[in-house]
Amino acid sequence: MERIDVYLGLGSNEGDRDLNLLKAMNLLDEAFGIHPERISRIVETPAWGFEGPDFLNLCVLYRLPRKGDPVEQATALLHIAKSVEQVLGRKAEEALYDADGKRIYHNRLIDIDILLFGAEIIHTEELAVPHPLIVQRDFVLKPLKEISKPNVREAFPEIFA
Ligand code: PH2
Ligand code: MG
Ligand code: MG
Repeated sequence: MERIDVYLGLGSNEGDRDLNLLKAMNLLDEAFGIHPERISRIVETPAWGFEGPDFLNLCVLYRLPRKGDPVEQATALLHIAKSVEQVLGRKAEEALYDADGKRIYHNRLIDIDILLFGAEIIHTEELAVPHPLIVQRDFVLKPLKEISKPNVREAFPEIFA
């Protein structure tokens, strides 16, 4: 069976942060029917882009069976990630922006982002993959580098330079 390496970034800065990450991984395992192939270490960093408690972040790699069109599969995955966020108690907020067009962030019990979907490049209204802010964010880049495989490092030299 053909598989695709999917890298997800998880973060939490509210409540029992370790437990939130663990619960999220358990729910993702359940949804996918497999465990991650790799899990990075946890990094603890200040809230980036807003005032709030420190975050715990980590990255996971799932080798998912490839199913049909990559854009459709990645979008379905996004919806799974969002439903896990909601099961864990995150409210569905709309994306807010300040007067300068800068994103306004909130504390979050759990955030699950699709960082890489194999070597696919996806731009839809809902989804941008590779995640456009990876290189600006050490709390994503460091754990992602830790678990990344040569094929994605070769596909995205601008990220893994
Ligand atoms: N996520 C954000 C905004 N700021 N800061 C840290 N340290 N970690 C995050 O995961 C994070 C953030 C929006 O998703
Ligand atoms: Mg995020
Ligand atoms: Mg998110």
